[in-house]
Amino acid sequence: MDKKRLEKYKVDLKKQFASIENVEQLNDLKITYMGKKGIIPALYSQMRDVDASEKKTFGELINDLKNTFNDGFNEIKDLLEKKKIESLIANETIDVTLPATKIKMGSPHILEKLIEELESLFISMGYDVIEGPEVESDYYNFELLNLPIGHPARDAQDTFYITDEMLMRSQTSPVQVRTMLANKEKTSIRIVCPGKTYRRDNDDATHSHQFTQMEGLLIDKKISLADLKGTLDIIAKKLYGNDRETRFRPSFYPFTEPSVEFDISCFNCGKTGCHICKQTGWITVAGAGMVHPNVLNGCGYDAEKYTGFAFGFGVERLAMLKYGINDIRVFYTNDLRTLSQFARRDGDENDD
Ligand code: 2NM
Repeated sequence: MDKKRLEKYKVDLKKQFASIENVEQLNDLKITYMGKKGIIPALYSQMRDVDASEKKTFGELINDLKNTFNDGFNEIKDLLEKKKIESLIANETIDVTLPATKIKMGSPHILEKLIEELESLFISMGYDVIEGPEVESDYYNFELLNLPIGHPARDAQDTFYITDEMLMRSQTSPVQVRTMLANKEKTSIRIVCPGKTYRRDNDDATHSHQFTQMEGLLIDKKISLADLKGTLDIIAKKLYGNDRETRFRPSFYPFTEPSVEFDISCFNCGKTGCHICKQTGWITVAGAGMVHPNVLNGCGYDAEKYTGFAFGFGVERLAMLKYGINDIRVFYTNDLRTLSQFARRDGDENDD
């Protein structure tokens, strides 16, 4: 053992500490100095051969080397940990000035929006919105609507039958039938029934085997055709402009008597004649009438005491007129280039 050698160890150790760059190097250094076969344990075992008079001096020098190592080790370990955290923080920094990832926003389908617009109008006039099943029984869809067995509208050529009894509803009126039957107290009714309906048609620009209806029903005492006219008049003006004129033309439906077609003056030409109104100046937007006594009685209302009106809108037709769409199929082919145009027109978020 010699004093110079021990002091050189200390100098070397400090140099090696100075060159440490990471935890791995630091751990390697620990093995070199403090491991089982490391420098410091070896020095301690060499103490056996040291002369008793020098044991104190050398013992202190080795202890000093060991303390130097431990102090250095702890200091560098802390430093490396601090550096690691600092680099993590630096790498996780978010650059808030970067442009954001564009999120594609969906928008309600044009038919859905029109349904909601109509619902709001009717709700503001005291109506409830009622929905019902799309798979119906022959009884609710035809029988109770005054379309007895043998009626041409019941033909399998016009209706999607599932069994002899069950079918895809051809109109939303069965929902109104259900509402009348469910009203056990036979009090007044004010409802609109929107929803999908089905008819066996060959699809083309103006026909779709699945389409959307919004039917309305009002039952109370002393309800007249004038109430129907006033109601539809308000709806027409809200949908197509305050300067719309309206008129009834006689028509026929099995479930209403009398029955009418409801026309509005052409919003495009103001009645002078154009391609939209087919030179007539008028556009038909709904079918309607006074609920047939057979329907009222069949649904448990006394037709002597109660009267009511009913009407039906074709929602696709309303949308085609409102937005100048000339092919009903655009509602069902779901081409986003088409659908998103209407979303934007009404001020919705839609970038694509
Ligand atoms: C229409 C036209 C005329 C109608 C009738 C009924 C009911 F259930 F009360 F009898 N609901 N809807 C009706 C009347 C529907 O659609 C063009």
